[in-house]
Amino acid sequence: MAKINGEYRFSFGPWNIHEGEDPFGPVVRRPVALSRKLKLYKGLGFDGVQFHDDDAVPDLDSKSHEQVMKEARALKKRLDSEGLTAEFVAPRLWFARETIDGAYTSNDPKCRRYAIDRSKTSIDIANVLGTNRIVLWLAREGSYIRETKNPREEVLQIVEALNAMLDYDPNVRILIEPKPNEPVDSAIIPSIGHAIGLSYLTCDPARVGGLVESAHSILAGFDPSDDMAYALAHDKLWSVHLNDQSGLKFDEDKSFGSADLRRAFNQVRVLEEYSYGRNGEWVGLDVKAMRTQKQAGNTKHLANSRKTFLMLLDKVATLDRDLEAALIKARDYEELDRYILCHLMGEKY
Ligand code: XUL
Ligand code: MN
Repeated sequence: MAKINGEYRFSFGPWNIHEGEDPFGPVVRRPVALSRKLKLYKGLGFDGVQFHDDDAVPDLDSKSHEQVMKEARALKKRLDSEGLTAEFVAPRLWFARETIDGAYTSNDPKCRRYAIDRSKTSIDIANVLGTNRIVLWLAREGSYIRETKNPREEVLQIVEALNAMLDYDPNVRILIEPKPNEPVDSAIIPSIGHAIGLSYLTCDPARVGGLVESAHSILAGFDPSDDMAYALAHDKLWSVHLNDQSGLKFDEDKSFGSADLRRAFNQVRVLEEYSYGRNGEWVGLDVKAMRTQKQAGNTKHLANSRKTFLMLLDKVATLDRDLEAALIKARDYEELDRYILCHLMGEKY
């Protein structure tokens, strides 16, 4: 396998081994305990674990801070014994009753306070797990109907929350994971451009960056590789959630490259060409197995997505750059289109 920049490190979250429930039907696979999931990582080719705060410490709202820290320390021991690294902690700000109307942007000030307090707890958990990275998927920050929220106020409320987190811990790095809709109709930070713009409103823009998820970019009508490039141009691509998405539907979290191989190739290419990973960034996956998948094959989507990434890396390495440059120079983009397709299909050009 040809390599340009060397090795990549891969990560995923325990929620990516899941039981297959959807809004229309119950679970179809047996749950797998976190301790069992952690034992599977290395064999699948992964060294990094992404956590929601309550993946790390279940039911944390019902526990004292001391108890939460104790359980986080026990988890850190388990990670160490499996040779795994925590990539980030993401506060789950969309599940509790307090987040029904949004988290940082709820119309109830008590609920906004809950969201900020919970984010601080996530920072404490992250520190125990040995990472300074907090991912914010702003799931419910937006609206179902515009009149319920003041959109300018919402932006400033999120800035206030980010500032509270940045003040709380001078080492924390906040990665915003934008998504244009679902569960809300209209997210207030729908794209990586919005996320990066938001970073400059905070008290320390250098500590606020982004995580680009392929499916979320596609849902916003953008090309994920362009979104990644945009964040790279700002030195703010601090993580990715590679997956795939078939058009504008619900968030599908399909295996990487499974809907559009060429689009996946261009994501691998932009990461590779701009030395993604050089500063310790992980290649994260956010993929779900199809509901039809049986118990025994419940991790294939993870191993397959990683293999597809590595195979596409080979396609990046073996691309004929001189030919590409000559076709660009001649402005013969139809011919370039054909060459790229031949290259991806492994056909003689
Ligand atoms: C939601 C999503 C989340 C985040 C982590 O669509 O992608 O899994 O990645 O909270
Ligand atoms: Mn994601």
